[in-house]
Amino acid sequence: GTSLEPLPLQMGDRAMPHDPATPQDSLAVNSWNEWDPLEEMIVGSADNASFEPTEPGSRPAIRNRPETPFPTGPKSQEAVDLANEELAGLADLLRSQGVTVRRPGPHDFSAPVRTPDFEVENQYCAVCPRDVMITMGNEIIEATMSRRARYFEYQPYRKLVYEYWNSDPRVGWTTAPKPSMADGMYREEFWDWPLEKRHERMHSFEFCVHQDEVVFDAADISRLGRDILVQESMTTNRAGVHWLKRHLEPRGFRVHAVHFPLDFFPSHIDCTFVPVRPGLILTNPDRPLREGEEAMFLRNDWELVDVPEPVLGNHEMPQYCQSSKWLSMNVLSISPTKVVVEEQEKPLQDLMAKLDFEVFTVPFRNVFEYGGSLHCATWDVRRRGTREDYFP
Ligand code: ABU
Repeated sequence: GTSLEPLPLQMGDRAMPHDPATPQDSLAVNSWNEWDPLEEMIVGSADNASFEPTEPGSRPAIRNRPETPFPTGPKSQEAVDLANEELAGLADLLRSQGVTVRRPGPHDFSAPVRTPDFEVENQYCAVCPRDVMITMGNEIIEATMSRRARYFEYQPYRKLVYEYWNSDPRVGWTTAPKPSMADGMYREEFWDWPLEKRHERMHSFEFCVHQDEVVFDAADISRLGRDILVQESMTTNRAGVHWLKRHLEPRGFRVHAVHFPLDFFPSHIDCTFVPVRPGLILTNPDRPLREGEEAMFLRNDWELVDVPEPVLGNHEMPQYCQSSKWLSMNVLSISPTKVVVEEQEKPLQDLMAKLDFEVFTVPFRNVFEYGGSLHCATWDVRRRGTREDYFP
């Protein structure tokens, strides 16, 4: 038989008793909301990025030329360099504000993936860590992901996760259950529904993923201290919300499913409903919250402020970008008084200044092609603060 010898102790294995005198915000991993003063952040990278492939959970199309086949394989070096330059600019700005910036490790996104349940010709990129990784207080959670090309997207962050986990025994690390991503997990006809059917279906929140397996992207989650919002979307199903509830509520969180019924292709909450400080949420005028779901905010005197129309219309977005014009509101909070807004979004910059923020700007249009802007392209590992109850 096998004998189970005790393994030599690694740094992360030490059963160090939790010292109640140690303030929580001195932990290696500590982030409870979207706005506390930022101390450590991962900024994405476009290295080795590929075009997202066509698959049951995604039908990429060239903007304004949907009949032309979408490119496959690696992105051009020029597209990678342009995005990397802007990502480096964001990293420099954050460093100038005293933030420690880390970057993902190398990964070959041109490699195909084959599992017992599916095959896909290539992977995508590490531009948007927000989609995959989330810090819930002192715990790192790796999302299940919803698309085949993103199945292994946690890998560029694993070295960092091990580092955090090894450096502090109080750091938690959970990988959510991987769904099969087999054909049966998807409702492929979703992509061909005519507009009337979408209207009919818009209140049942059924999208391209069925409800049998746990599916969520981390970017459908928004953190407000004890209260966690999760958007039901094309990338997060009800089983995903349920898993988050069962995982987080015993740990003292309250999980609320939220819905934006006028968004026919919802994916990721951070271009729709964006908290920027206690008491203030930026809202998307095209995507109101489902009636009734605003009650917890209004009851607690939170302000919901519509952002102005983006500078670029949907038809003017970069041709390979699969996201909406509302990438404009994908802002990044450095603290409750400091916010980063894309350089060309002057109307939003003016609004944020009027709301008493110090506004920082960086150019980020070349990152849009990869499906995200400033919030998407980052993952906050440490913000100074603790878990507050903003909705008592
Ligand atoms: N990845 C964020 C995209 C959200 C949107 O297109 O509105």
